[in-house]
Amino acid sequence: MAHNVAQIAMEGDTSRYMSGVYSGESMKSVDFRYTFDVDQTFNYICEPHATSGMAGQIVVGEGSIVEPEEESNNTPGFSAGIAALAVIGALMIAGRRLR
Ligand SMILES: [Cu+2]
Repeated sequence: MAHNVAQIAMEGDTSRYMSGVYSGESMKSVDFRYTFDVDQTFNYICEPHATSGMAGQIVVGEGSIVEPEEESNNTPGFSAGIAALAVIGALMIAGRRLR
């Protein structure tokens, strides 16, 4: 049977984390090596057999979940919501002064 190693974003996932560690297409014989240089908990699957439970976890050092890179700390929805509240607050204050 052909197998491979594909990193998954979180335990239980059955499809690979696209920018994660990947041994390539499943093959009957392959020499794949990967060196972990920071403590982490590495979850992986064998793609053709992920739904059959062919998955594993490697805990390096103290472990810890390395989240896929965050898109941005400046979430537009959040700051827009704060701005909207500020405007509403200003209008309420202005409205009281006019009365
Ligand atoms: Cu497999």
